Amino acid sequence: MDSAVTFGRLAEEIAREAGEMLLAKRPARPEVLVTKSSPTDVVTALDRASEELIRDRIKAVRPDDAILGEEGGTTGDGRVRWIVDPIDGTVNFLYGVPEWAVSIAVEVDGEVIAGVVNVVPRAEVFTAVRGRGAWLAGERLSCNTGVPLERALIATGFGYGSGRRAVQAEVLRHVLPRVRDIRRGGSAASDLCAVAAGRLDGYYERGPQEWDYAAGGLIAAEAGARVGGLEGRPANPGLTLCAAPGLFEELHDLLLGLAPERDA
Ligand code: LIP
Repeated sequence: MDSAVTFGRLAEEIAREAGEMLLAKRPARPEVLVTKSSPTDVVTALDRASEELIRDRIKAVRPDDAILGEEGGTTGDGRVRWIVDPIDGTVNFLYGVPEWAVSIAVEVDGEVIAGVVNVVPRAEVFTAVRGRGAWLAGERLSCNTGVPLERALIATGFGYGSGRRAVQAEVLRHVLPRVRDIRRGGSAASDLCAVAAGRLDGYYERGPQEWDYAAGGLIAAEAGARVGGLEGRPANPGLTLCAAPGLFEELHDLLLGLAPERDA
């Protein structure tokens, strides 16, 4: 069997197990364990427990692989690298907003070849293997096409620092009058899957990290969307955007003129 498919299956199995653990153990009101970049950038005990479970499962079968996890950083240095967000949408998780996900991508020699995003509260497991499409519940996904910017439903997200947010608000002030509407779901991984499923037309955000967009980015790309950064760069923490070809360029050009990669 194609090794990308094998990696995809393993990633899916692990993301499902982490999701089950999180659902079983999530207290009515999870507590914040520590904060990171700002007082609103939180980590709960279950972020850590989820990452530990995922790391243990990967290491049990792939002991030599590298793992990048949101909470634990990078371990190992193999040509295969697992990119893990144990809970994407931690603030939603904290408040009981049903929009958070376990995200796992597998990268080989620098290319993401398989990705899974388990949007746990909705029991939706999005998967993709490079070259084999994006899937949800046995249905192949395809993003919306032919949507002009003024009719596009666009998701975005905000960072945790106030200086960054001030610029994000300023950029949004110029984007909002130009599009159908804006959504702020609170999980970049889930937003990218929503583009794949045609529930959104596009997504852009300054500041998402690899663990936020690696799996969802492959899922959106396999559903026909373009995923990238500004001026031909790949998706990156400076800016990541995603939409069907055509809308991608319109959104790109609008954003480029707004210098969204600056912070106050
Ligand atoms: C979050 C993202 C969200 C983004 C936040 C943050 P976390 O990830 O998925 O969409 O706007 O800035 O990065 O912190 O919940 O894993």
